[in-house]
Amino acid sequence: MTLPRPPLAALALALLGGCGARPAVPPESAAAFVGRVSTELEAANRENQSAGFVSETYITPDTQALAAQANERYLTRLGAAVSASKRYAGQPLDAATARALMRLRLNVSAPAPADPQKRARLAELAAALDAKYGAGKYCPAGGRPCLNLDELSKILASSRNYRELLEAWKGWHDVGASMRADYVEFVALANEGARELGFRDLGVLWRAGYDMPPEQFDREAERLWQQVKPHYAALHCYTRVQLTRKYGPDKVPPGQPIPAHLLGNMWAQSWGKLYPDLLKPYPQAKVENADAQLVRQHWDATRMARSAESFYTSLGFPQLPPSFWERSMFTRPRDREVICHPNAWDMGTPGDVRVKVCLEPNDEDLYTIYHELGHVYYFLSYQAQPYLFRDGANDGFHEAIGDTVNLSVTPQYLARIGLVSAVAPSREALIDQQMKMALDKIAFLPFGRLIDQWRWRVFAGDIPPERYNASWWELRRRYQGIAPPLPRSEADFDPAAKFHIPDNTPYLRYFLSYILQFQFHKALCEAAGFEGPLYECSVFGNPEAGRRFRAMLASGAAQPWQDTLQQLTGTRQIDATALTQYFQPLLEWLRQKNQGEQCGW
Ligand code: X8Z
Ligand code: ZN
Repeated sequence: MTLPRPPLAALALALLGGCGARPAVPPESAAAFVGRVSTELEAANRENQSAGFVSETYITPDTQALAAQANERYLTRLGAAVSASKRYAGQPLDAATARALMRLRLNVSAPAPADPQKRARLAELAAALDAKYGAGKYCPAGGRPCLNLDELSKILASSRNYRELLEAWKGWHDVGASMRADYVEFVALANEGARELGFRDLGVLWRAGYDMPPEQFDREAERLWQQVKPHYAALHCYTRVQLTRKYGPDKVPPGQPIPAHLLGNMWAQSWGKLYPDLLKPYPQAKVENADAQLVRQHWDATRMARSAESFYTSLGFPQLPPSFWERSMFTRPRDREVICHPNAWDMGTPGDVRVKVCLEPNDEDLYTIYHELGHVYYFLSYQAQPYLFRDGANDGFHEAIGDTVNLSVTPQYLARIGLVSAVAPSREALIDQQMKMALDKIAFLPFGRLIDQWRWRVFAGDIPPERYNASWWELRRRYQGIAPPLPRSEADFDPAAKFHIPDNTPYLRYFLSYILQFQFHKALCEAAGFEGPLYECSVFGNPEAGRRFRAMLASGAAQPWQDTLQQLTGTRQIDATALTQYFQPLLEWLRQKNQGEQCGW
């Protein structure tokens, strides 16, 4: 598709239209319109990204105000573009132009109402919610120092003291309460914006980005959940047995949901921190993680990021530009408030890509930087696409790129880069390794599914503010089999203790990614000619896998994601069969191990 820009004078006349004596000006073609608004939006987006990056890496009232203003300007342009685009409704259009117009309406996660006051308020609320999350702290009584999320998360990960865990969990969750009123107002305004764009509510807009009707997409998500639910139930059963052993049946009763603060993670979304001392199936077998060597060899953040880069370059991706190294934030600064939640930024100027992370030398953060570079390489790969197609095939693809690479970060690969010692293969080592993976990949699935179950219903008005917290815990109980460790009420607002709620980032993307990444991994391993079991495959350095992967990334959002998926994997459906195959040895082990236990909740 070409995106020609009409001369401005011609455009002004076209807009005047009507019956005067002026010579008739041909109306702007749809393709020309797409070209013009793309250029305008691109400029507004650049400004928005700059203001956003500064405000998230330096939280002050000033940067918050500047971010709100830039966002407001972007939302204004987008609103104007979408309403102008309505004149092309029902007209015959070429496929690329029709797709660009469809995507125009989806180019936002919180659209604003046209009313300038409401728009300004929405932008202000969005910035305030972000800042409150980023600067959130728990200040214990008795003059002990306040703790931020990283510090509280470390307690959740390493302490095995029930009361200490409870204090850290409650300390952080109480930060959510201060965001409740803002969030209620934010939802009302963003919904109004979504309705003005022609959607029933914001949740419907979010679900419109999947190249199928939103209802069909709902059914797809449910089908996928049903595919993986038994795997989660098996892992939950094993984990609870171990936790009951550790904390006693009065604290962790069999047959009941697990208290949410005992799983090693603030949101109980991944459980890997329990692996070494509580969940490793064969305590004697030697499966190390990279923690010890990262510290011993003094890996700093740059070295971790360079290591990730070298994986991508081994697949034929280019080296990252110097500006990436100069402008990214790699560690938590000591002298200012920032949002440490990791993310990657496409600043909108060719080559200007960045990450914002707070790396520490540990295994988890090594995976994080490999994940974030997946986003960065996607940005760089689709840069040649027209503005409205510079995006993932769908948002699950964007999340799955770095994780696909991480599936190739096998123990053998880690040994090769000197971060673990080579392990002699054994049944025990395999089950241990699979358990470690499952505590991230399988434990996450219900969490990935439920966040937007909650939000879609909030946006639809089915969950009113006076039931925000109660319905949150109903879903957490139903999907994850966990329960709050303390009585919670509507004075609390626990959803806001999770970054993506105040930041308003859609979440089903991660659920999709956790399934898709196994499909991608399998396809790349096949392309590489690998013939062993999936869990042994690493495509590090394989040119053919690299070629296929790069081709997928380069197509961005220019075609329906089903086409992109088919090109890589030969199928048009997201499907958990590859995940199930990958974990076959562990699933069989769990089946036997759980026999005779009281599973479920
Ligand atoms: O937010 C993230 C990434 C940034 S896109 C670090 N993730 C989700 C989370 O932390 O909740 C990755 C896994 C799920
Ligand atoms: Zn991500």
